[in-house]
Amino acid sequence: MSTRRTFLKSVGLAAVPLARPGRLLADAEPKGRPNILFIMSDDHAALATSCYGSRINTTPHIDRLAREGMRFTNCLCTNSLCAPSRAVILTGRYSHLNGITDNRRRFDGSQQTFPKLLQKAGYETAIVGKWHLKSPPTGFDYWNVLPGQGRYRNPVMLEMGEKKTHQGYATDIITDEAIRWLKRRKGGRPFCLLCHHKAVHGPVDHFDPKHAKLYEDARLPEPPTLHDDYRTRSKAAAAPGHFFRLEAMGRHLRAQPPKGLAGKALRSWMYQEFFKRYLRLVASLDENIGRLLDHLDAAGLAANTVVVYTSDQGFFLGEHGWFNKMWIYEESLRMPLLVRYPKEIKAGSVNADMVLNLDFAPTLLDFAGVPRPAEMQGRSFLSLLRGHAPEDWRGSMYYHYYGHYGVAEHYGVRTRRHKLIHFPSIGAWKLFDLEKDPRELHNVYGDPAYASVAEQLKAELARLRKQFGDTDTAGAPTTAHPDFAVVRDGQVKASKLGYTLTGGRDGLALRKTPKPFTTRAVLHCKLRSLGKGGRQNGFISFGPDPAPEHLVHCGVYIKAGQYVIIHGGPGGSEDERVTKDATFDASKTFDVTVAVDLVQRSITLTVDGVALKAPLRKPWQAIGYFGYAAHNAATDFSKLEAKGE
Ligand SMILES: [Ca+2]
Repeated sequence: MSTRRTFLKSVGLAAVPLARPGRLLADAEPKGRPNILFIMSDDHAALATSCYGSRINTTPHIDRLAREGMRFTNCLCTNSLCAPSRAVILTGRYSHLNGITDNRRRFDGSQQTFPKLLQKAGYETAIVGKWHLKSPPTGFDYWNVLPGQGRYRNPVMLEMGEKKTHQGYATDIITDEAIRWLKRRKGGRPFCLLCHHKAVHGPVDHFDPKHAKLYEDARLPEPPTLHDDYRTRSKAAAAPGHFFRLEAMGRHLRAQPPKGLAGKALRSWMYQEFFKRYLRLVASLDENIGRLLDHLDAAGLAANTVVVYTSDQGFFLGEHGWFNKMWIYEESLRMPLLVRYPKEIKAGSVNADMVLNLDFAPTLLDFAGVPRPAEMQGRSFLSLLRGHAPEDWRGSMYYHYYGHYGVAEHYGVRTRRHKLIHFPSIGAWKLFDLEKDPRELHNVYGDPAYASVAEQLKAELARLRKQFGDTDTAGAPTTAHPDFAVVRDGQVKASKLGYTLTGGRDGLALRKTPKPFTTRAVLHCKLRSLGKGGRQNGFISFGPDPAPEHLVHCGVYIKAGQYVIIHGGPGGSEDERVTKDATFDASKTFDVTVAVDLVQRSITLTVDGVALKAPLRKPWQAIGYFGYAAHNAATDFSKLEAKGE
């Protein structure tokens, strides 16, 4: 408490009673509500900033925020993916409630968000940069955002819906536009500006050309687990494919490894090439954060502005031989978080309490004296910022990743000491003792020495799932079926027509093709919906492997009256649906044929004699899997005929 008293004294409030710290300044200074500048990057691992102890780069401008404010060493995200984290931050609600469980979904802009509440409370609100939630931004007096992922060079931006192409580099331009808004805003009211960078998300080759020589002759130190062979964990932990393994990511770089390079040498080479580029993106980000801070100084705004720096999630910097995020593992779970507000936050302070992206909305509202609405599930950490940890601050957090990009759905609980992970589709569990094994190399689930810890963590996980209302998995329970190599997010049973697939959100049942089809394939079956009301659909699915993002689904949205060809992710957005309206009886049995030409890269879906064509977007070498999909639906399928060569 003495620290807090000293601190309160330093802001001239020592005589004010200590109760309800969240109200002190609002009461003392009714007109003194701070401005808010929320700077967020994309995929920036805390360990790629010098204030978090980077061994590979320096970030003097981001460090300035740590020096002048508070640095959080245990800021964690609840679903480590771009759009989901953004939706959690805006709404203060978990993914299953805000609707953005993965990057493919469209944000429902009618729901409550912290910018809306600040706007209602008299704040002037704006967002500049990456939005990534598909629907137009709501709750902002001004918005100027990149469409989708946006691009680094000569980016297009949508300014209040109007498309404009900018000449230059995205990280510079987003900063320019943010400063431009700060200069010309109406004033007279506090502001809340969200400055969301595209950096440092890939493509990593698209660094600012002025940084092309940076790290050119350097040799980045390798992380200790770069050459992890996953021996101490089960296959489920170790299996992520080309979106993760450094040696398999040559297609993400313009440079190609020297011929003959393999094994550890190849992984090391990829590590150097990938992360030198990544750090060039960070260099531009850091410089531009410096520009924004300089502008606050020059405009006289620094003293009365809360400045936040964070990233939408963490990122693997070569640990376990990986890049990317998505996992509950520490590297992708941890977010950098720095908060500066000289009036209330002690310069150079460090906080190790567990805070979440879920807490950002209630905290920013608390700064503005706006009460947290009941539906927000996070908790304000303003008292932590003021140097005081409430006794009942959380000792555990809940995480749920919904299974895309080749990483199986998993949810879990992390406490200060342990982490328990469950993979519902395969029924697997993992337990790590973070104190003894901070790099998460030894799964101790099943170890008798940890039996009681595992039971306690299971109970805590159940408690958190109940507390946050996340009691379902992604869909129907999955059961194996002897006729299918893969059943995911669903169940298959025999039926009169052939099989009934009762699928969850990504329900599918696939078998291997008799041989890989490398030139063309023709797939045929009949299907009919068993749904009455609710979702009615059925698809023939195929792809090079069974990962959902590598599949194409061709079939019928029965209730919507559409024939449809859907390309899976990544980037498997609604923009990648080709549809054709049709009039038919929803209870009928559809005759569906899909012809795929791998040479011409075309797909033809024919339903009851009506054809719909779409290009095959990905340059597949072969089709290795085919089968059925039904999304949140129960659908009957006849036996699938497959011909091809
Ligand atoms: Ca991201």
